[in-house]
Amino acid sequence: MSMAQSPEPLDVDRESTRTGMSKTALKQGFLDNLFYIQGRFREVATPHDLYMAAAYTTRDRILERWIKSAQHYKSNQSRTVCYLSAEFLLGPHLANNLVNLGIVETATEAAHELGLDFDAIIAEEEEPGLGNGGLGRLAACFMDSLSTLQIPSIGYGIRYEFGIFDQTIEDGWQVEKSDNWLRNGNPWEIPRPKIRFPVFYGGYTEQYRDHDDRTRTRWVPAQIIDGVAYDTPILGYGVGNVNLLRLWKAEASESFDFQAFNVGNYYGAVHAKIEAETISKVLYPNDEPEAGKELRLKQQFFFVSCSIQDMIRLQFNTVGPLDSFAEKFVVQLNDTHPSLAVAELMRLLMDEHDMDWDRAWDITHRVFCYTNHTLLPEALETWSVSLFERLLPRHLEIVYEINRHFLDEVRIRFLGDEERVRRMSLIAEDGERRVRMANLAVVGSRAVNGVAALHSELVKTTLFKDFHDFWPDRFHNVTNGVTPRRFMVVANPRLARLISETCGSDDWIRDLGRLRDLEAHAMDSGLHERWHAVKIAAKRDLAAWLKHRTGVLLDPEAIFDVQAKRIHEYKRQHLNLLHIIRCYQRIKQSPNQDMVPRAFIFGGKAAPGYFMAKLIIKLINAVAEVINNDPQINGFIRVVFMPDFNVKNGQHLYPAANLSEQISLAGKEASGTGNMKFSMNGALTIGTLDGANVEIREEVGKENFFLFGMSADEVGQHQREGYRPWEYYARDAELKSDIDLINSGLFSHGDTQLFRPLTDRLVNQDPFMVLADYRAYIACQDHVAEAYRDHQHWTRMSILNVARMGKFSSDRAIREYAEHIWRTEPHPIGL
Ligand code: GL4
Repeated sequence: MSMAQSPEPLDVDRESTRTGMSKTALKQGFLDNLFYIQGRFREVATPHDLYMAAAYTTRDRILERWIKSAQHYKSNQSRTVCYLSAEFLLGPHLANNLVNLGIVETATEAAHELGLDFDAIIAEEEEPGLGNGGLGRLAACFMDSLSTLQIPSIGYGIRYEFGIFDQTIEDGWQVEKSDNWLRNGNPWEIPRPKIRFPVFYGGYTEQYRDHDDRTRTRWVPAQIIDGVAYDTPILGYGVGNVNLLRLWKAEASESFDFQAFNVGNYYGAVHAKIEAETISKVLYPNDEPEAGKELRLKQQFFFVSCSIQDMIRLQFNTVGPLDSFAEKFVVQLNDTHPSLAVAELMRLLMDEHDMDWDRAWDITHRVFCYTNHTLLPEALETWSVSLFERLLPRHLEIVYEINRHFLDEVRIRFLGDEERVRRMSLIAEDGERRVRMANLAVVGSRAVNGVAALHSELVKTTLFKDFHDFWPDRFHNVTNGVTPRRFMVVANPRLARLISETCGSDDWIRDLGRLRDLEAHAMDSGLHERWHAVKIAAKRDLAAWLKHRTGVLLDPEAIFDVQAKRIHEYKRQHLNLLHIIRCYQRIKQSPNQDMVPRAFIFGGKAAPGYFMAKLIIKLINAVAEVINNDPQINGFIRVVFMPDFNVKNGQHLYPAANLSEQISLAGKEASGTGNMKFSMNGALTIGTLDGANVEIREEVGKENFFLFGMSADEVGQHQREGYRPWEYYARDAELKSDIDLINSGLFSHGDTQLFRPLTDRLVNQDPFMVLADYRAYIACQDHVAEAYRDHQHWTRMSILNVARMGKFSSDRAIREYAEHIWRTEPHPIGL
């Protein structure tokens, strides 16, 4: 381009350095932010300064759209989805926002011209790990899709000062390090010190007569804590819509308790402040709730109360009277963690806004919808009535009252069936009396859904059978999905480019069904070659990353066989391990056999208090140490544990996998979403008929999926007939020898006791039926190895997996929620 044609010098004059999308505007914006926000110039800027400047430059461009969206939503009084979730596992923002703004290339070039290492800047970001796993990540995917589908929405949650712990591996064991993610500042959030609500705890309730001489109730709390809003803009892909993620931070309502201060109790006063702030201090690192933790109940009420008060404020600011609250807002409860919202809305409508019970209930039960995410009994939240009453005395009264109205209806419908009444009650009366949060959520909601077809069926026929008998129309299925922006475009740019070139457009990024266009090319050898090259490149990248972090070197030609998810017995990482030990023994027995090389890659965190999960991590690392250092194995199989699996590190994993392990016991994994992330990056799945695996297999075709193991029905039948794992152990010589090898001390420097708790549990109890599925799993893995030998065929299956994954976009899931459950319309904001 000649100088005369270059529009660049003019651009900066015409375009703001804060909103302009040209390379020149980006460069100027970056330098301005480096100077005016970080107070640095190039020569002295640290990598972190550069990242911050890049983040602010990106944020500036989002803010313009955000303001427009907010103005439009306000003036149109648009119906708003409020997604209440104790977890949002967002992952790094920068790369994702650049993709959604459509300026990745321009930004890359701009960075290059400034002499900056763009990848290093992206890598500098510390992710907000405000979630444990699938449930929290789903909330983040849904936020992306809500914005992309232009649906007005607010995500409400907690601004944990410490998110999910950082995991390191020391001597093979998991070690937890606190996640101080805010240490270096968070450029994506905007504090709103004036959006602040009081949250009450403890104390007592009393009745009084109001000016109309009506009896009313008032809650006199023992403690008041403030919740302060911190807003993060969530930009949609290729649209002008920006929605809001509003997270609450707990603060003391006054920095000093002056009374205490005046009598000289300065330390006591400061103590109260510290205590207030503990509420939003740390995320509970369990996938399922830890029984009876008072602080967790306080956290739940904290964010629920702030969020409902905020919605009422917004109602007054936009529409006006509260009568139309259920038309203005729909609230989706992400699991039972926010189900106190039902009682809190009732309280606010009645005690603060003068409504009588019937009007308040009519609004409340039209506002809420509830998603169930698990059938595991230990994950179903209950709170002891005594703790509940001590912390939330008014809410206990309201729960009792809801229960009284509800059980009256049940009694009328099912005359004399007191057993049913007992099962459906919001209060469990066997043993210590407890509040059943799931029952509260079902009774308080107009729609209840599971997260995959099989799961939703089990919700209706087992967990909530009584409720389904009572309200059959209340129950729905919305199969989970994941965002292709984060998990394809950001994580796997090479594949994204190849797909766009092959399909002739990048429309698939917003309409994932368009991936079907790939099918026409599934036999094309030219595509095969490029597809294979993309996969190998990702495998090389991952191998380099893992070599750097763990010292283990992987062969990029080997099958990359990956299991990455929370460590849990029901997910059966130990079944995978038994297969690895089988491979090891086979090589030891006949070293010269013709085996397909494999790299077994694990990633995942164990809840710090979950002993068995931590022992599984230790065993993975112990097996890795022996196999990786055995000269006879000679690298034929390798085992590696990726430390600190999180969103950011996961982005290295999905593109590189050939085989995705989805091997939970059928009926236990509600949906799974990692299964989708792997498959849409071209991995084939080895899996059971569990969760969304069932639907993935239906979509990609059974010939492109490695199925094994019992179905959920067979599992149930087997359990009813009496499951005796020791019989499998005794009957199957190979299985026996694999377990015995663990007990021999080979993997534990001669210690024959270290892994006993694990092997004993397998042989004597085996609650997740690892031994029953072992034989089928080994046979299926042998099919995998055979299939991998035919590279052409494997690549074709890989292409077809990607081509047929359209259903598993979170855009589809959100569209279903919007149409069938929320009844909301898009409100497009022009660019
Ligand atoms: C989970 C399920 O275990 C998981 O299968 C599902 O994909 C996810 C999102 O719906 O929710 N439930 C809990 S609890 N944690 C999860 O990850």
